[in-house]
Amino acid sequence: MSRTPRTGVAPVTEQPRQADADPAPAAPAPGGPTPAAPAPVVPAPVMPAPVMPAPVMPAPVMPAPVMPAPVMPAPVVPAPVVPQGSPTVTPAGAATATPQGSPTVAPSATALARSAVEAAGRLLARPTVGLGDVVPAPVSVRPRPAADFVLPADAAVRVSADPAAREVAEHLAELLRPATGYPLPVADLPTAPGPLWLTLGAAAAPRHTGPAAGDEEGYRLDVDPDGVRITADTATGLFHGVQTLRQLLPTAVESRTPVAERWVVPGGTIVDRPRFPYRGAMLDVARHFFGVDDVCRVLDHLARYKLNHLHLHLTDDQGWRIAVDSWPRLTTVGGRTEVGGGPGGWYTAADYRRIVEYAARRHITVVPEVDLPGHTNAALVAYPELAPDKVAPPPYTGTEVGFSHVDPADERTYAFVADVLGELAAATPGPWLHIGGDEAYKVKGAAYTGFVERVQRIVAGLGRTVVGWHQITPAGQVDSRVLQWWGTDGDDPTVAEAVRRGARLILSPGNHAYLDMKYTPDTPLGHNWAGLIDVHRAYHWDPATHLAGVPAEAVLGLEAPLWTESVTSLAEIEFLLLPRLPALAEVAWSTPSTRSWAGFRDRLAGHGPRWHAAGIAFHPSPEIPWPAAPPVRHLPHTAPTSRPTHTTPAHTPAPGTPQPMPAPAPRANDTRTS
Ligand code: TNX
Repeated sequence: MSRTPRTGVAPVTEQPRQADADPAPAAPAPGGPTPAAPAPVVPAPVMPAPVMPAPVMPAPVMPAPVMPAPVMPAPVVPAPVVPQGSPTVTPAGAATATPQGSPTVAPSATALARSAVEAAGRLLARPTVGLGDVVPAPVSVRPRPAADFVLPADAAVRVSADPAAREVAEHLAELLRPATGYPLPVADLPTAPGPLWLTLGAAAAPRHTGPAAGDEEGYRLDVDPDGVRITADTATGLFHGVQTLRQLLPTAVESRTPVAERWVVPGGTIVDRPRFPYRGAMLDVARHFFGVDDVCRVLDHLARYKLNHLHLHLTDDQGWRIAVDSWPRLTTVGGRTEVGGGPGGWYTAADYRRIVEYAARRHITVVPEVDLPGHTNAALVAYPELAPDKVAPPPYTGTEVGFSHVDPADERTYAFVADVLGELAAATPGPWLHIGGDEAYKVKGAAYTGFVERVQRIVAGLGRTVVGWHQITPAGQVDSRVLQWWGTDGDDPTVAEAVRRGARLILSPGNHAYLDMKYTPDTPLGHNWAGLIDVHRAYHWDPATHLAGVPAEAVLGLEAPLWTESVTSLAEIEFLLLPRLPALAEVAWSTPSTRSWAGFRDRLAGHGPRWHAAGIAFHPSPEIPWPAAPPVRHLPHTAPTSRPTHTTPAHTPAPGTPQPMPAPAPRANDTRTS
């Protein structure tokens, strides 16, 4: 980890971290890959015209993307087949393309004609995605190749009469409208035919049994020629089903403008539910600040892969990012700095509300963190009365840790903590409050545990559940306390003992789940103190068995933290997130029996063109057999003229910002299969 010297603060000896001194790269798994040879550079990509104009990023350090001859078959449909004239609605509620003039023929002939048209349509419209090509891997997938469905132009979404389910239906329509150009009205069941049905509760869907009772996030998805039915016990289950449906549609569904495409969904049934209830990522908005739009875009990425928690690291030495009415200088003074001397920034109450609401609409819970008692230099700059010597330190824009702390011996500190956490709890609908607790190297022994115990009581008094980095373990247990473990060694007897006393765990092993670790030694961003984390390493671990002496029942799930000392833009966030986030999402969601490295690589490969079509940056890791993007045919006059970018303007992309183009897959080199 690079450490810039601090100015004006006495040097502090940092407790050694495991593997802190830029160790040798993490050993590859047995049977690991031969390092991929650099991709040969050809003069120009042979990819068809991309959906978006060329990326606006500076010349990448990465090898120029080289598109091999497309691996993915080009769609077999020569031209878009849009239903001609008015579609006929069958009694079963399916809309099918009908040859013009057919209404005059006798019923039996009509039926014959219709089935001939349907059969021809199915032949023409082969799905470009297999029913099993879903990330994270579903519990069960039963394809029925003869039962593919083609979304007609007059499709409507029908949904159970429930406000939360209705929101999911609107979300589905919003996902599909830009690329299809279809109106996709949303209406309550059972008023009108589908062919997209979202049904709450198994009883409402007699054809299906639905996911197991009590399985709050599960869903069932049935695709047959007359439509797509998603059933679930909860709106959250429906939402996850919608994310699956999105992945089953052709890549062009990611286009922000209408595309000529046959919107085929492969036939069959998926029954699905998550393995772990807590599936999260963390964004450090303190080392570098990221605006609301950037955070919302990260939330979109989480939702795509069925992650359900976003932990925001809101405060640190370099900046305080959340407005607190009762202590206003925290932001107006403490929010104006960041690593490297940039302008910083903070969320107003309205900004934070926007994030929380955007997350809630995606069935994601925000977990706010105020890091205490260490990592508090920005707070001390704003309020020197909180400092042990009552003297304001200079603002800090370096990347050292462990030097600052609030005064654990002063009652004023606890009034501060109660005010801050009280306001944060009031603004946060979720059950969790994260109190940090890491790397407070100067607050030792009873001073530290006494501080943490008081803060835990404050959180409990607010009716919330305490989450803390696992350094808080020595402090006394409070009911249902959650420890976030970020070690790099699967043997931690102190944490195992805390679990025996009732603590629950979120696992963020530094050497598997830390998204700020480099992929390879030459990754232009990130750290390597916990080793290198390529996609294989992110994928290869099991939260249920990772920590010795910790039973699976104590593990709530996993979280992938992205610390941002070296990260300055949305494109850089995405580069570190993708493709490791989907790998970690699969570790959290899928049962061990459904997941394998070989299967994951193949299923994930098709997501590169999707990210590309959506203008999302990613690391074109040579571990994944990316296909070339399929051609996208924009409807006349609808080709995009500008690329949507959500990058916070204050941040200039750093050199090395990736291009969102997949590299060719060195399939021959990667022999790992498990
Ligand atoms: C450790 S993990 C930290 C952070 C750093 C990170 C860099 C943890 C609880 N603390 O302060 O940003 O390493 O990888």
